[in-house]
Amino acid sequence: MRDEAVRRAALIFKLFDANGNGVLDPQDFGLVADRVLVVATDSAQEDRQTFAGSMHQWWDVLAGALDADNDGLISPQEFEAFVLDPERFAPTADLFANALATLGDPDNDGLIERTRFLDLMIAWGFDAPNIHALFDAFEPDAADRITVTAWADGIRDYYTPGLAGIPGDRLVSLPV
Ligand SMILES: [Ca+2]
Ligand SMILES: [Ca+2]
Repeated sequence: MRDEAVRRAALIFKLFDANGNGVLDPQDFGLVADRVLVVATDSAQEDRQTFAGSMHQWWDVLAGALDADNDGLISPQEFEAFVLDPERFAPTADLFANALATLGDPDNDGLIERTRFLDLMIAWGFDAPNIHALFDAFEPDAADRITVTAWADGIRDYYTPGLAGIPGDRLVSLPV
């Protein structure tokens, strides 16, 4: 397993644990969805619902796959298996990637401004220097915009354990 993928997974766990109780539980996924949707109030209602639905699906799929002791919670130890079975999570990661990236583009021109990207990623709990480094890795145009497609692909890659040296690694290491 790639070190980078293990570090990305550890960060996923930390950010998904929105209520900070040290385990993943259903409440976490509603909290994250609410936090993100607060900065995307101008997105289409359908897009907001799709994103909220993708967060519900994350919980359902993760709980179904990883809650080994069946206590309704995912412990850090249980979550370690996340990186072992990427095919199982790929459809959910795909839905989620498209849904989140779409929230970056409320005017539907296929482009995401840096300020919007920053707002959404701060809502997730990432640190600003990492967010800027990630945005730069997506090679913004002269008007400092990236494409929805680039971000969606970047999110899919982030959740693909076999990959390393991807833009998403900017989120788990300090920018140089
Ligand atoms: Ca939690
Ligand atoms: Ca459990």
